[in-house]
Formats: sequence, C-alpha cells, structure tokens
Amino acid sequence: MSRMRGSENEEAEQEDVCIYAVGDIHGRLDLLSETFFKIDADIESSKPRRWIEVFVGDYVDRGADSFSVIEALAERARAPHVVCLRGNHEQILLNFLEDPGVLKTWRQYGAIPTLQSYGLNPSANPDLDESFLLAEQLRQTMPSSHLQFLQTLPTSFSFGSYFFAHAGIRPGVPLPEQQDQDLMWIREEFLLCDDNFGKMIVHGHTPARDPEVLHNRINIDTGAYATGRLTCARIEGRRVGFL
Ligand SMILES: [Mn+2]
Repeated sequence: MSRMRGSENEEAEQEDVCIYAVGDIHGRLDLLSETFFKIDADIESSKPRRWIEVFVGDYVDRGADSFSVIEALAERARAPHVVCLRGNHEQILLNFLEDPGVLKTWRQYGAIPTLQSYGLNPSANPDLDESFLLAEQLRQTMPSSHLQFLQTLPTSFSFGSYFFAHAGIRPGVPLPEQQDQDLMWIREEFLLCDDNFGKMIVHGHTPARDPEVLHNRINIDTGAYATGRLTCARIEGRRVGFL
C-alpha cells in the first residue's frame, strides 16, 4: 500500500486553495530557482488565501546539480504547505545505497553526474568493486538532511479532486490502494487509458513537448533537463494554467 498524504475532508476547502505543481527537475538547479521565483511572484500578485506546492519527483540524475537541487528542496519543504513526492530516480538512488550492484542500471539513468555532484569521482562505467566503494563514499558524504529528505518522500498526494503521483496510477485499482511501484514507474498502461480515474491525476515521468491537460490527467514533465523548460502548473479549483 502506498503512503498517501492528504484527505477527503479537504475537498470542501479546495476552491480557495491554489496548487502549484512542478514537473521533473533532474538536477537543473537553475530552472528550479527560476520556478521558486515565479511561484513566489505569483503568490505576491494573486494573493491566494491558501496555497500548496507539489513537486512530483525526479529531482536527481542527468543534470549537473542534483546535490544543490536536493538541498534547495529539502529547505523549501520545511514549510508545511510544500509536498515533495518520490520519483523513480530518488528510489534508485536509495536502492543503490542498500545494494551497490544497482549502479549498473542506475548509470543508464544518469547516475554519474549525481555522484559527481556529491563530490565523488566515478569512472564512466564502474564495475562492482567500484560500485561498492562509491556507495560507501556516498553514505559518508551525503548530509543526513538529504538522506532523511529522500527516505521520507511519499509516493502520492491527494487533495480535493486532484491526485498527484510521479508516474501515474494503475487503471482499475482504487486510488488509496495504488502500489508504490506503479505510482513511480507506470507508463503506457496509464498514459493510454481513457478511464475517469475518480480524480484528476497530475504526474510527470514521461516527457512531452508541452504540458498535457487531458480529461483524466495532467502531464507536467516537459523534459527540463534537455529542453530547459521546467513546467509549473497553477491549479485553482477547476482552472489549470501554467506559470
Ligand atoms: Mn521518472
């Protein structure tokens, strides 16, 4: 069973809450900083009575500044209205600390720049011995605040008529019974499904050229790492816009 934050009794209040939802960051501190600035400016100008910020995961890998992205998010998430979800990339990083052999796979997901951002010096294609050494070094180097941040990320967040998860949900399974594996990894079975899922699903994980607003889901992954475009949706009641 997934760990889910949020509750149904928030539904009644949803109309006066503004939700900012941010897509996959992948080590782009520059874009994350811009997005913080845009959110803060929007709050300043539109003055919502209440607001929530949801980051849908994939903070690390591929981009150059994973360390600083985690640092910045962990800091911002100290505020109670900020929710950071767990992406599959955060999960692989945690798996690697437990099982260094995972690096063989993780490397293909952009692990090398992440390890470098923590001050490690991995070769381009580490063998198993080097993987054990790197995992040990990462355990030593990673600030405990980062580890705690990563270990406590929930895999979904439900608020009013919206449901947030990194990758999506498994069609046919009630939202409270969704499995972590699906919430962090699912693709086609979710993306190609036309069902009404009971709530609007807001997700990242599968990059699209532009943010996608469909009848049953909103995809906010615009491939920031490669495109330089980090999407932030602004959701107020039924209105969905982008900063
Ligand atoms: Mn992903």
